[in-house]
Amino acid sequence: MSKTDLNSPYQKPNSFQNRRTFLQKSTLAAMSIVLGADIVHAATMPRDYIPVMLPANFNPMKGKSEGMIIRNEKPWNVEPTPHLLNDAVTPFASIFIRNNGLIPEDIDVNSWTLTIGGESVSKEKTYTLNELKKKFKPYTYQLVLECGGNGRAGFYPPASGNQWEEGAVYCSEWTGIRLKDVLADVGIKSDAVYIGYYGKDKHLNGDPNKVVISRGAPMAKALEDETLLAFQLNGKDIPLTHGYPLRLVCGGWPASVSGKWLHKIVVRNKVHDGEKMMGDAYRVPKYPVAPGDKVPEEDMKIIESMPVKSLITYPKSGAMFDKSKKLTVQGHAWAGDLEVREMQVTTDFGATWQKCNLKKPANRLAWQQWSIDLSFPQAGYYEVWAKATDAQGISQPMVIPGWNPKGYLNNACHRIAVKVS
Ligand SMILES: Nc1nc2c(c(=O)[nH]1)N[C@H]1C(S)=C(S)[C@@H](COP(=O)(O)O)O[C@H]1N2
Ligand SMILES: [Mo]
Repeated sequence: MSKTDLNSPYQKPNSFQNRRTFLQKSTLAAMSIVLGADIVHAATMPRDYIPVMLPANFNPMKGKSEGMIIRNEKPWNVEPTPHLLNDAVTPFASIFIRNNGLIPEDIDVNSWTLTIGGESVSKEKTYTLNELKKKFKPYTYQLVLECGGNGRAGFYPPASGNQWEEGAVYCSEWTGIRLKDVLADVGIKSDAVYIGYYGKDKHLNGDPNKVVISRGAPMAKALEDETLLAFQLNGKDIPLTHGYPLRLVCGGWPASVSGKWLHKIVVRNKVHDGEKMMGDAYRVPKYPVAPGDKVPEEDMKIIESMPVKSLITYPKSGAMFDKSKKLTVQGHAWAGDLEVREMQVTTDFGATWQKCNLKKPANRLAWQQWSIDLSFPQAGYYEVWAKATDAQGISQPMVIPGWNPKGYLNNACHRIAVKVS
């Protein structure tokens, strides 16, 4: 059984005690009102059961593309196949969903506040959403958010966790205010080294006091112009699934730094030690290890800027083409905090490489569009492999890179199949 399974409430002992604590009296009372009758056998009703007569829960798949792959429903983890990511600005329909807990469905935007606290603020301060919007200047950026575990499915021995293939990445347009402007308004002490976030999602085990995830970034990243407290995605309110009504957005770093349903930021005088900052969570070995090795905790380091990577988003893998026509292959490339400087493809497994057209990013930390016209003089089966190179000259490997215990940072070349007739 994988770790993910152990975390599922379905695997927890289903004692009467548990059920009673989960199905609080108030919940039962509320259900009874909607149903118009008491639930006679409430005590033996399964923990997570929703009576058929109750209106359906919020459904995060509503409005998502047909081809989205559901990796897990509790919590919701969903990814698109690469060809669904063809747009320069990823639409809501194709954005992957990564949740560690339960989506907070009972959000009251009118009473929503953001508190800035922690040992390295002069004095804790709380703002309403309206105050934030009125007081600080808004900015809009296209920002790449990629899950640290994107590509995990490629590692062997397999790492536990969602078996993401290529789709746990997107670049949408975020609008919000700069975290640095808000921190300046609050007043930060000189010993500040890190920020941490808290969101309103709920722990899978139903315990309201348990934090689902609370990660963060060093002050230098927190104070970048592009680090936003965002309230809009692609020009509209952030969809609930992606963090409504407020989200910390930190492009170029593992998307786990971008806290959804944000209600508190702490400024710390040490590296933030919140949930999923410690142990092997979002950490990789400080040195190369053999596949399957156990790595002592003190030899693990926190993932910061994500490595150079690219996607082929057109055509769809396996597509058929006529050899008399040129095939325009296209996609995106990104490199964490850096820009991508070159994009190449090969159709002969790396024997020869062809240089692609590569656009500049819309802004810092946005992904870059690339394209190339390929001709295939001879009918048959081909693979197109894509390789990006970052501003420091570092390229994507053609093989799966350094194995690590949690299966992070697989930035191997993406490849598609093309059949020419
Ligand atoms: N509050 C909260 N924020 C969160 C998470 C979460 O579980 N809870 N998951 C993080 C992780 S691991 C990822 S990869 C991204 C996913 O963002 P998305 O659902 O918009 O794709 O959100 C991050 N922010
Ligand atoms: Mo993630």
